[in-house]
Amino acid sequence: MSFPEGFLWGGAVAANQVEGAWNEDGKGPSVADVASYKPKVDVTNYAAQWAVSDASIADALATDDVAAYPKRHGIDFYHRYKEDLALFAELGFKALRLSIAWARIFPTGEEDEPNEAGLAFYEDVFREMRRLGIEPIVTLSHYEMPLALATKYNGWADRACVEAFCRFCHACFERYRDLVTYWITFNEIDSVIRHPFTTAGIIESRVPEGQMKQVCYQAMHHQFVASALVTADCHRIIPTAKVGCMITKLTCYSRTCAPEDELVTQARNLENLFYSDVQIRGAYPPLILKMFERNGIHVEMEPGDAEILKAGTVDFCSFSYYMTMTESADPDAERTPGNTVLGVKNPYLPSSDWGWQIDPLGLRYSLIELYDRYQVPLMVVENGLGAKDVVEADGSIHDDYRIDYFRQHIREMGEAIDEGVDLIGYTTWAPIDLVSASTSQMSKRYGFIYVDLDDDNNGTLARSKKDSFAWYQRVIQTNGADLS
Ligand code: BGP
Repeated sequence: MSFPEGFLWGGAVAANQVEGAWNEDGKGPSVADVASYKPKVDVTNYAAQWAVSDASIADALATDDVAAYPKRHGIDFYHRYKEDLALFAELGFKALRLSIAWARIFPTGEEDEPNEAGLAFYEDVFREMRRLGIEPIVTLSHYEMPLALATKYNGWADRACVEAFCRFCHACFERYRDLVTYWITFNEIDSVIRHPFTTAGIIESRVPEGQMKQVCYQAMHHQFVASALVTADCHRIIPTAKVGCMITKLTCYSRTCAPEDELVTQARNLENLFYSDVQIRGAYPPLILKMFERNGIHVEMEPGDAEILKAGTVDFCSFSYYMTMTESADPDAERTPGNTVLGVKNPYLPSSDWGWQIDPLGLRYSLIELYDRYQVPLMVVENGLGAKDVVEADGSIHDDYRIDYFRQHIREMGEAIDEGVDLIGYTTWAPIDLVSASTSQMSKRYGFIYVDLDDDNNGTLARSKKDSFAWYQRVIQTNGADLS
């Protein structure tokens, strides 16, 4: 189990889940700022879990309340980033994945000039990271697009977002050309189908009955085109840049070896991989185009789009990995929740407190599958365990369960590397407790660092180290050799 020299050990966060300061220094409201606290996940209808309406948006914009909209306060990273970066440096981070909140740079998405205060904030953050020897891995779109693009255009359903996104990314490449080498275009670009508003600003109440899939795949095409255009732009402005795509790796096993189960499993895996296919190979897989046709989905592609996709392929493939699931042809098979998906329960795997099935070997399986398919460098940019941590009377937090989770997953990454996978980095989700994407909970804790803040926005925001802090520090110090 040998991690290469220069392996990018680190952690990952997202602006809308850590920064807070939702309306400071010229930032416009983002789609995350109207996401309300929803601790109970409706696993039978994720779209409803994440959906908003024009009415709920109006309600949200009518108040500055932050407790009801936890992504507005995050963990106040916006003001505390120096302290947090110092803790990441103490962990020994080689890299930190973070996102730029689009609405800090272009508050409505369509200003002629970027918001200087927004550009300056991230310049300060990246300079501090460089000073600490931490490589930025920057996600350009991580569930935080300007709300104005959603309300004006119904988000990425409208091709106008392509131009707006290109303008945003161009401003970032120009400003941070000497600070940032690693870029990721869209976080979990495949998730537009599962939560259209969060990923693409699509307001369900505006979509005609039965047209949601059609609108989502059209929005997805616009994001593919935008991803390709900004990848090419990035390479022009920053010749040494490495640009990656990012998918939710939803590895699915067949519930049994019955061919019927294998067939539905194959279809589910191909539907997940097609998003990285388009961004790495530069074209839609023919079977997916046929799937569109058979389902009456007509994705409007403009002349030149095929050439744009071909010219804007990415340099590496990154993905989030939390769990695996199974699939079955049996409509009555027992299902269990995962990361915004509902899979058939795997009787051989344990589940997290939120029902996500824990599968370290599945990470090795996924790495081998992706590397064999693409032969480009891979990066695991999200992997972690959301859990209810307990603070002991003396302030300590014994998160052995989290150490076990990471120990097993890191071990399997080492095995994959020994089998020949070109894995260049691993950023855990998340090094510090933050606001959960799906539920807006603080109580679903991921960090090596505890943040004193609860689901009602009560707390001192003080940071403290869990047992896993020293453990991960040693893993990094020994380049993955000491997992004890
Ligand atoms: C991924 C998102 C991350 C993170 C993670 C954990 O889909 O890219 O933003 O939130 O999920 O999910 P959750 O926060 O819902 O527990």
